[in-house]
Amino acid sequence: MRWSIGIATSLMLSFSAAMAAERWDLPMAYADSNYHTQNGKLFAEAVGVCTGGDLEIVVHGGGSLFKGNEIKRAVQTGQALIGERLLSAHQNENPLFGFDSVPFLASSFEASDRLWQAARDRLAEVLFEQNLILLYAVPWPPQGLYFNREIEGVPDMAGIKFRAYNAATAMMAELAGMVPVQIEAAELSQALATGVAEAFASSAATGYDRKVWEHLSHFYDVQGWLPRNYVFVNRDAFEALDDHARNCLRACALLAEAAGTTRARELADWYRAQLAANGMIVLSPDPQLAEDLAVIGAAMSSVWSELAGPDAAAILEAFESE
Ligand code: PCA
Repeated sequence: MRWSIGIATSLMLSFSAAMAAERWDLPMAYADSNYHTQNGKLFAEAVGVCTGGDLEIVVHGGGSLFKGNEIKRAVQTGQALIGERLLSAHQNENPLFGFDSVPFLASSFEASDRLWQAARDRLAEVLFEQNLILLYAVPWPPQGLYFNREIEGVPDMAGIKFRAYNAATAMMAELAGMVPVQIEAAELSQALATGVAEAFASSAATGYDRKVWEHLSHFYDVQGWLPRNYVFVNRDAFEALDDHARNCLRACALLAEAAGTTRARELADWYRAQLAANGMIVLSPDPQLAEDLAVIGAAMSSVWSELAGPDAAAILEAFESE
């Protein structure tokens, strides 16, 4: 009798464990209103619908749960089970993560998509070894340069304090004779207001989100590269899900990548127009500036190929052959 009650109880327990809804917090580093964050919320909603509420994902934008530079480690160690981060922020750890931040390698949405297809499988392998499952990635609009005055060429940049968001932007600053300082987008406005930074490279999206016109005057639309945010899951947590929930995550990720990328394309011109509408001078670089930046880009491209070795060679070959 006791025995059968014991079995019945454990059956009920395992039944309820299988059905128990899980709640995953999804930390993100960028503004709540930004399209990456909004797209992440739609992804979370879609996963909820697909799993019939068994997997609830709750997005926390603006670095409110973990700051940008804490998110990857938090997910690797299971403090959060899913997260979004700027991929190239990890390029110090492995140069592969910087494939999307090589200036002028892929500077249109179309080229950025091809580069992503060339890199994603290798990236997923490296992440897997780090206890992470790659779900999807969405690009930022093309990167330009923000300054508080007119810049005709690299010599005009000497000594400027330049906000960097990864190793590539720090290297670019150094090659241009500027002084790099690493700052998260969430802290950018404050850094500009206090003079900790006087210039930076980013998309018109981040300039808009941070109301950069309150501090800086010029946006040079150099269209250098399109870095990506990616969304990833703790591998142990992923593997503990049932097949259906895993399929939901994969399917919703495919949709989120397509929807987020489309949104970025649609918004790129609008963001740039907002900078101008708020009083910034938005312009294409003069030939001298373009030439100086091309020289820096070429140097950075060789450094990256060297550092990322066989991974770089495989990615570039796949990219160029498509
Ligand atoms: N915005 C992010 C990264 C690239 C971008 O466009 C930032 O400035 O932090």
